[in-house]
Amino acid sequence: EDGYRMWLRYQPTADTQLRSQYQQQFTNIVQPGDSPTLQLAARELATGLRGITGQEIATPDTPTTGSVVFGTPESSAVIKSLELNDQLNALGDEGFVIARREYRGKPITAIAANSDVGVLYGSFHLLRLLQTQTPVDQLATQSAPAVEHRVVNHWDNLNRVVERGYAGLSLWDWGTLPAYKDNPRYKDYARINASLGINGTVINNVNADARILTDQFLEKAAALADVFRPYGIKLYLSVKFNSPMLLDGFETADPLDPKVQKWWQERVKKVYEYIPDFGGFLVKANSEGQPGPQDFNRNHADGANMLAEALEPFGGVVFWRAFVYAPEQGDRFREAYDEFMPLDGKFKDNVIVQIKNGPIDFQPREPFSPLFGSLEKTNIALELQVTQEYFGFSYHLAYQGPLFTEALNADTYAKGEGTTIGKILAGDVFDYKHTGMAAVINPGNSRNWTSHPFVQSSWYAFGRLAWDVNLTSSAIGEEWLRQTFSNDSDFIQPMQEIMAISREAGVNYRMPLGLTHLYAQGHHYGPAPWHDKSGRPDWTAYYYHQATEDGIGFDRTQSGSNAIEQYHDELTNKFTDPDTTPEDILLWFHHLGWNYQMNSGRSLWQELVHKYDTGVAQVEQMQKTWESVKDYVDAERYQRVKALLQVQLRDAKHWRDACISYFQSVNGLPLPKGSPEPAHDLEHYKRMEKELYVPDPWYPEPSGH
Ligand code: BDP
Repeated sequence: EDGYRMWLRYQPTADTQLRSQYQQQFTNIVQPGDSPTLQLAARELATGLRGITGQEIATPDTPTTGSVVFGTPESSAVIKSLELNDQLNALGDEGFVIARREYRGKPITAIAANSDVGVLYGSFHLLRLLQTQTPVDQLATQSAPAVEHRVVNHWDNLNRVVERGYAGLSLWDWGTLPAYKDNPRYKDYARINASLGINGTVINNVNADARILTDQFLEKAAALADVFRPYGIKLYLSVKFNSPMLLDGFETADPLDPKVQKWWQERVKKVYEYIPDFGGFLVKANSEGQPGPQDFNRNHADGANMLAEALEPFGGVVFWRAFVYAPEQGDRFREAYDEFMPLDGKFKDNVIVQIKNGPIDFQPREPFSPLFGSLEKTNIALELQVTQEYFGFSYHLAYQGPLFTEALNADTYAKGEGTTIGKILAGDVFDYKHTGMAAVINPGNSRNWTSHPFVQSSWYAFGRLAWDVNLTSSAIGEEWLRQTFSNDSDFIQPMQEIMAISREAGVNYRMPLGLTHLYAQGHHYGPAPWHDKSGRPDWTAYYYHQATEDGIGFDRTQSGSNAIEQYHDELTNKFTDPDTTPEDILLWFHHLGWNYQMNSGRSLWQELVHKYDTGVAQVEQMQKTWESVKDYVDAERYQRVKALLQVQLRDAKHWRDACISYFQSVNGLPLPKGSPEPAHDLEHYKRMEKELYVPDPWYPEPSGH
């Protein structure tokens, strides 16, 4: 077992009683039409049911006892005869119904949808229910996606190095495309995504290479799009804003220049000749050195609208990122809001502004970006990060489900209490034309796709949440564990605890209580809270923690940058006062004395040390738990995770000791009683910033701090 199959393992049902029920209820499949998508559904069901029941699966033409009948009312007369129309009408293009029925006196299972891809999603869902040992009488269900665009983002360069990837080279083997599009990895990649209902993929880095729009690469991208199409996955490209200059020697890329507009219109037309159902563009503009409309004295809406106009005739969309900041700005937190809010209502209907969950950058914990709940007249997408750029790369276990649900459940108060980001994305709050959820994922040519086996769980969580924003991280974690490892409750129960604490542990041993961005420059792996010099102040750790002898934290209240004014009043009021600010984001908003009294009765300094100690203890706990479930896990994955937890414990201690030594050097305070002294002096940790081996996984130059 090497992890290649992810959660699509289709193991024989371990509960023998249930297995014999499944064996009776799932004996064969009745395939309706033979569209490419229905063929895929048939193949998946046949493979899945064979694995789960341990018996051969027949393929009769008409239903018999134990048939799985699937299709749309158009493609399958049997489905049509079941009269599921009322249910189907409410489910849109992509939703599905799973029904248990008698057909001519024989019990069957029906998977019905309005489209072939809906049928495929329903097929994967049935297999998910069976893989997680759902009793037969609980299989009937119906479901439709909450969010329209459910998109994964790859940060893959054309030279196959993946920015912040940590799982080998890019999956896209450009050198062998388009000839070798049958590479099984491409299909399996599409299956993995389709099993979650993901319906789009941006295949290249937001720090885009203009060459992606040349015929040479479009031909290759088209081959990938051909593979993804029957899985319901649209292909998108990240483009460089000044492509007309780079590719065709234009002197300007001014979005209001008719020649530039024409260039894009012609290029887009070309793209659609290669890829008739092309999804659209993702753009990082005027951010971290990337070109953008501001280079030509235009704004984000001018830039996005120009591209949107070119895509519109073909039904394409523009994901325009709100991840912008510049060193001149006093507080990086404020920037995206300050730049985008004045443009609310100015973007075309096929533009979607893609916003990271937090105002800064995928930190272990951030308050939500105030653009959520504020951009009322602009389509939005939430951008999350599965790849563990800030969570120990592919070496640390850090299930991101809790972070994702924390973002989705955050209350913006845009329309009073309960206006959560999840509801906004589900389109229940504002009159948006489109919404989306995107995740930066890390798969590479590592055999198990993500390198650390548990990074798979965050990919899984992202997909499930984009489909249903109301799922809980623990329910998703449980589903994932059952399918990926074992249904045994002696395994599930302790492992659920690991899943639940792993993200919080990562916060605790790195930057608790609302500290943020204490990373070493560039690689984002180890700590360097002492960092106070760089070409840009916002690329130092000091900028973020502001620790001095008298206190620590970034004042974002009225007496500081006043970033809190960007939230709706309820939150502005709450964050004005340290006593009403949640402690886990306290230092995001307040600069407080080291002796500030925390809820626990400890001083801020004592609490900080306590959190660091807790983080280390949590990793020790994770290690113990993992060792206790050895018998339920195959040897290969067991050994790998065990070894990685050793690395994680080493790093957690390193983070703790480095940060505590540094902050102690600033405040001169003794450690609280019982808290172990750092193993080395501060100079040691400073040296380690350069010496602790971490691979430098990207090339060319990193684009950010
Ligand atoms: C930062 C990464 C950088 C990305 C940037 C982005 O460090 O590599 O290019 O985000 O999202 O987190 O554009």
